[in-house]
Amino acid sequence: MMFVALITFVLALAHKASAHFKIDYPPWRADSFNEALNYSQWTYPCGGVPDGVGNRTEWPITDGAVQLTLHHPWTYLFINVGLGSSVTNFNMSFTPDLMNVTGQGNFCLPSLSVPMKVSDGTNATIQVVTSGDSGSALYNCADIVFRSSAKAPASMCKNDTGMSAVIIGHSATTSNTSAPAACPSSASTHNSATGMAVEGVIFAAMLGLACIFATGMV
Ligand SMILES: [Cu+2]
Repeated sequence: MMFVALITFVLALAHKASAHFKIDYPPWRADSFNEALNYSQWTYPCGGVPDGVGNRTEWPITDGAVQLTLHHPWTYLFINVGLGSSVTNFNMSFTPDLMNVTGQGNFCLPSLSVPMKVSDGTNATIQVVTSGDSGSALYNCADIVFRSSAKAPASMCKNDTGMSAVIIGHSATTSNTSAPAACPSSASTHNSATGMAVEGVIFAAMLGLACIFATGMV
């Protein structure tokens, strides 16, 4: 029973509103941690943040960067995009393969390209979705205008040590950082497992459980 209580406690911690995630670049529509405005990252499609409250950032048509701060030990990550000034249908994906990101902190995907031809000056909204062991999802949006000349600020796009991303079903790690670690803030007792090639969704699920377990043991 002690064990079950501990796991439950850790899961509750992992889902505190102060955890969740943030879009650093392009700047998110608004700070969705602001509960005074009834924002909630649990709310589809943009965390309860309505259209028009944020700025629109010039963002490249090819090789655009998305910089996030992730607060959970691991997450499935989806980055979608919809065209228009008031997007309700995020019908294109920058991440068509299921991606499992492990680690907490700065995470950047440096070169995302919209999967269709868009002309300079097209308005769009990027939707970032994360989902974890609970099966429910968190949402944030960033409004952009596609510009072929746009460039991300030089300091943008950084990955903290220990961040890693794995496409489920492929064995390659897509992050540009050092060796993957299952749970960087916790003891390294389980890290031996993460050096191996990851193949398939079952191992990914195990990785998540191992991380939660290790956090609880610290
Ligand atoms: Cu959370």
